[in-house]
Amino acid sequence: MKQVKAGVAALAIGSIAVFSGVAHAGKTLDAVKQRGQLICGVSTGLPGFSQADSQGNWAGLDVDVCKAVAAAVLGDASKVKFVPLTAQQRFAALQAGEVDVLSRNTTWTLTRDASLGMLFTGVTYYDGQGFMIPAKAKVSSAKGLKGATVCVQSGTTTEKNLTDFSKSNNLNLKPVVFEKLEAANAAYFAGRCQAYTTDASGLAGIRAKEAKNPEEHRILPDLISKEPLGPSVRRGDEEFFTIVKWTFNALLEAEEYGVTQANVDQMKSSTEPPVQRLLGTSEDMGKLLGLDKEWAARAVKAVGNYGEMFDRNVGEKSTIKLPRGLNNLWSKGGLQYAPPLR
Ligand SMILES: N[C@@H](CCC(=O)N[C@@H](CS)C(=O)NCC(=O)O)C(=O)O
Repeated sequence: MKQVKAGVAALAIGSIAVFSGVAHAGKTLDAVKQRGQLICGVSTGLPGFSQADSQGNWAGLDVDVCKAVAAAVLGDASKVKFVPLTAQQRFAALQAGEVDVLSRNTTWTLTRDASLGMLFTGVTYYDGQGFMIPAKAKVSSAKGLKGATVCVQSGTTTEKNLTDFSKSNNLNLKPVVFEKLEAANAAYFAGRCQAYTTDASGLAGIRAKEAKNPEEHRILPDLISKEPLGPSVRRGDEEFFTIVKWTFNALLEAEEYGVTQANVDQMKSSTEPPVQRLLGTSEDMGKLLGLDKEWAARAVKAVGNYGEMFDRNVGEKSTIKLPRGLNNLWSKGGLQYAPPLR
């Protein structure tokens, strides 16, 4: 009986929330608005994903995710404070409230999602772990690395996958472990390890931007793991979780419906229902998130749609030149799929 009553009460509360049609602002959203700034945890400098230039301006795919959230929430993509975090530091920083979002080439795993006080909001880059070796080395596959020393960063899935891969293939690989990315890069390029391992996208970025001669290094074709990389937020604030999740979905939806950074203003006169919902010219979807109706239009205007973000930071318009591959839209043979924005 008690249970039934509780159920009815929950239903009643649920319908009030549903019929009011307005999301209750969560504590993170309030804090972000009050300080007028989103605090975003990024890497200490991974090309293509999050890297600062000499003036301290951050750029990359993960950086753009935070800019999009700031544009949606605060109306200004420049209102983001970027906090560089090593692999080891990142989860504690999110737990402690030092950052609002962690957008830092971080792999979504069960352990992290279930036990680190965090929730992943989606996958912004589907990746896998690879190996880079000097081009002149006589190795053509990961399994050919028998007995090799391999530079790797601590506190990563990379370190664990390397051990698994070595064990299951009897390779006797010798990890040379570094806490800092800079130190791992320096060691590999100085020839202190026979191979370097991390997410394949990271390898491509490091080779393109950190190697003296990129053509002197080869990335082996094998991927030894799944590394779905995505942003995360603290547990216990579903409203903010929903905002970050749907801001990214909006960037995917924009690509799917041909809304770009350049045409987003003209597209406001579109008569296509999905475009109208996305840009807030028919129903107001922003209200349901605790935002205004232009939230998604501002995000697209700030960073472009997902395809534009991809091309500019890691794809064909960047020096990294990663193929879209799995990160293409579902309608083009990839895995990127936004649930309906309705
Ligand atoms: N995706 C993997 C690896 C992430 C990672 O931290 N990779 C290193 C090597 S590319 C990195 O980004 N380091 C940057 C830093 O520590 O600032 C994970 O989530 O554990």
